[in-house]
Amino acid sequence: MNKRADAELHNNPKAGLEASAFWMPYTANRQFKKAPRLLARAEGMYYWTADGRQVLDGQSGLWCVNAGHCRPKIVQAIQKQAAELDFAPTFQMGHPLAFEFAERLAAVAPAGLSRVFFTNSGSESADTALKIALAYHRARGEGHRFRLIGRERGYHGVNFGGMAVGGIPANRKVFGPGVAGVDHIRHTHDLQRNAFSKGQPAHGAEFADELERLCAFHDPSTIAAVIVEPVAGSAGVLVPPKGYLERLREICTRHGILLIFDEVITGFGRLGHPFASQRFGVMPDLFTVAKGMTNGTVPMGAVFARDSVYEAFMQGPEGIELFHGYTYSGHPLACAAGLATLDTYADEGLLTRVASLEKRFEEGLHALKGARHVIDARNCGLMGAVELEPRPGAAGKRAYEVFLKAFEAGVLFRYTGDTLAFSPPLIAQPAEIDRIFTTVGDVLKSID
Ligand code: PXG
Repeated sequence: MNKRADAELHNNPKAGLEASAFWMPYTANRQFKKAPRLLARAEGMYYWTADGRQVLDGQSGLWCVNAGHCRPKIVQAIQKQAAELDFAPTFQMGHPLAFEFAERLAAVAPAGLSRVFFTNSGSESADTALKIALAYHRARGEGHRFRLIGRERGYHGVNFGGMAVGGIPANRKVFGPGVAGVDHIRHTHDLQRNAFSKGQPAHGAEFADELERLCAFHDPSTIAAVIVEPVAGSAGVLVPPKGYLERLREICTRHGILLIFDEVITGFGRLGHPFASQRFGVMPDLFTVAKGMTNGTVPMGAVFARDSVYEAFMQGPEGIELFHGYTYSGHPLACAAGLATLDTYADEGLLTRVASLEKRFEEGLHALKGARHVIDARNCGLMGAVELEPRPGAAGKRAYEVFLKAFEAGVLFRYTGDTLAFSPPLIAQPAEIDRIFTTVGDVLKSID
């Protein structure tokens, strides 16, 4: 920002945005531009708004700033790298950092899932994983496996593949089915049986049997892969019922279908383990990451593949084994940021720290049971949600008002529909966790 614009914003942060050229993503542009909420600076657990207010970040940026904001090691690594090797192609060329970062990532991944394909976002990771699944079967002479199975309420980003396997009705309504050969199993949300579950709900392992039904319907030999978020994030923190992921795994294995976990949110410590698969003890064949991979500082994502999947590609004739990649796959700046992020996680034990915070988070969240409008609270690791009874004829309004008032009171979190979602940085102090939920409790008292 130039000095003049900066001064203008600080003097009058709400000036002049109504005609702004910035077409904002996933935002009600007209509403926002009339009353902007601008963040100007960040450090640790906090943002500072353009008009100088301190705000507790209860959503880790956008589920990505797991180690907190502006961590010195990461900042310095990015600055140094930008001056040393700004860009280097990874098509038919390489640079050492990309190899080093892949090794370091493999070292925290579950055993046997140690091949890393770099992308630049969670959306690209989803589409890359789906393409790897299709190409894997073809490489093994099973090109008849073309179907991709997702789940209702799943979110796998905005590109065509991820959108198609995703289960967000608004996407389907506006953009259509996306790609052919996609089907969905039902979501796992069951308020009637599981409301106010702490951790994994007791009921619903049988929802995985829908996959068996689709196998019978389509013929399992036509199905390439199933993709799910281990804990669904965007759709409002839907925690897998006990036994559910195990059952999905078992059905996939029995029918030769690849199981893909989308760990874009759950990856890098959010559930108290480096990855959700380690927490739940269920191993996928491929998994996607992004967000916390660079602590949100430089866009980057990746797909982790089982060694046996990678090896299947290496059996064919010499030449390009996987016809896929992005200009910025393994970008030097992102690799530098990612390496410094892994150092920061290791220095502070952040990939497992949630184990010691989770109880406090759970207690604070579930203390909202009985608060006005609250019909559910659910949590796993440092992911939590509070679902509100929608206001008749005005779905989403109530949560929006809670979000606005909490922001005015200095606490930021997400809302989706009438669900409030909480995912603070993994460096949170217990008192900061308490403050998120006491603020929500106070705000709820004043909301109709
Ligand atoms: N998969 C999952 C599970 C995600 O949560 C993506 C893929 C796509 O990542 P990119 O980097 O392409 O945005 C995501 C993104 C929210 C919210 O409010 C969640 C996401 C993005 C923006 C908002 O819950 N997740």
